[in-house]
Amino acid sequence: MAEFDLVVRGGQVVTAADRMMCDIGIRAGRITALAEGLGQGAREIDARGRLVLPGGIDSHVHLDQYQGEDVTMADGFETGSRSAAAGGNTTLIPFALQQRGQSLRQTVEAYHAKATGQSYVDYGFHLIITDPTPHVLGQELPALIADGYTSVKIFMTYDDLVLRDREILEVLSVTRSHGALVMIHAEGYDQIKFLTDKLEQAGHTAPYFHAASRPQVVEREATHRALAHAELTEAAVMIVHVSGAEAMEQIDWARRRGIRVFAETCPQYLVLTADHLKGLNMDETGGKYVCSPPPRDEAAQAALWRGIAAGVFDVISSDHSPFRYNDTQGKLHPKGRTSFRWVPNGIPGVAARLPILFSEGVGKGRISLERFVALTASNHAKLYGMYPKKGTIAVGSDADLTLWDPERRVTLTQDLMFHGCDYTPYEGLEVTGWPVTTILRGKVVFDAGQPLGRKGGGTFLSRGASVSA
Ligand code: DUC
Ligand code: ZN
Ligand code: ZN
Repeated sequence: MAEFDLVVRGGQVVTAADRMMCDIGIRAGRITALAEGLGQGAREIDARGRLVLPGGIDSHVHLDQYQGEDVTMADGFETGSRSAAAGGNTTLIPFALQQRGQSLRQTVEAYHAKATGQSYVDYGFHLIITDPTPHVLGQELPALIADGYTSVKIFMTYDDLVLRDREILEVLSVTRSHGALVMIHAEGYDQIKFLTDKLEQAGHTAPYFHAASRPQVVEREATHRALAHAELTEAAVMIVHVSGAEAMEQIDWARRRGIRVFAETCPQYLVLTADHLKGLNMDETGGKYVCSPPPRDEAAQAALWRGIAAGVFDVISSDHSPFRYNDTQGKLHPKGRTSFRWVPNGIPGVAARLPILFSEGVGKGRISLERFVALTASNHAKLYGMYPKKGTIAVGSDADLTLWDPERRVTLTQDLMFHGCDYTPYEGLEVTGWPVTTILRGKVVFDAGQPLGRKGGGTFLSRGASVSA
């Protein structure tokens, strides 16, 4: 009888700490041996010439998230997780969005119903809190944190989502007491409304003006305010989707004051600019790039790379927020196509995240391989309470692996994304380095350009406390 269920043989194994040439022995979904010359596996995968990385963890994706009556997300758990696996990921943390008036427990149950039996990869849920009533904060949230939902997202903008400062402070004081991490969407509601109204009055309604409706100062001010709230409450916060130097400087400042802040950026802020939204007509393709915060300019990209190299950023996530373009429920919106105001905010990117960051980061000498692993897997596992089960290659960890061809040159195209969207904002981008095989708990879920796993092979992860909290 074979000693292992699976042996991944002869690859270069990379973690956030080091790299080594060795085989990986897997039994019952977990890594049981790391050594040269391991005994036979019932199945063997030849990894010579490949990097063997911890499966990617994308801690910021939106799947089947309620958007109101007029808009539908392009990915549910099946297609979103399939796209994730195609891009070398084995764990996702999407959001369970509380609608105002809804109980948080019912919210979570509703999102479990959407996900159960559908996912190709493992998943947890962050809780988006939009209605922080005394019952939600006093009863439901503490109980859900204890049940393994150890992270929350709150918004400082959007009519249906925004929390007032007092509400933010109340949420932070509960998460501080119960040990959860709070992701903050830091853009100021009133400033965006003011600028949007002025732009529309001037006839500036095309998607291009989305970027002008939320310049960096809007993000900077909200980031500063969020960090002041974190200081007051001593809560740990994650400023998500940081798009440029101005918010980054606030984070740096806060760290020097001892505020417990973590930071995330995303590939769109590293390879896209506001010019991608150009076109002065609602029908031009700028809507494909509408996301919030918007992509900025080359100076912002350069600043983010400096921040990545200097350790300002803990994680890089996709913020996969998929809407079809040519669809009445999508970006070419039914509301008369009157203004960028109505274009759904978000772009798909869960399959493209790792190739873009590898190519632009490791390939161009901006980050080491180990740092790539930290930014795309290990730090997500640590900050969101899954380490070392997830996010590393070690004896006892889940056998979540991505076999990576560091030399393969690929032009990103829609047919490589395996998502439910009808476009990729990265169409035509050339990358070097590609995930060739994705393994979830010892089972191959994506190989040679095709999904292989059983839909529903991915299971829910109850998470522990963040290392930060
Ligand atoms: N914020 C996100 O995190 N994702 C999509 C849209 C948004 O505003
Ligand atoms: Zn956000
Ligand atoms: Zn998001």
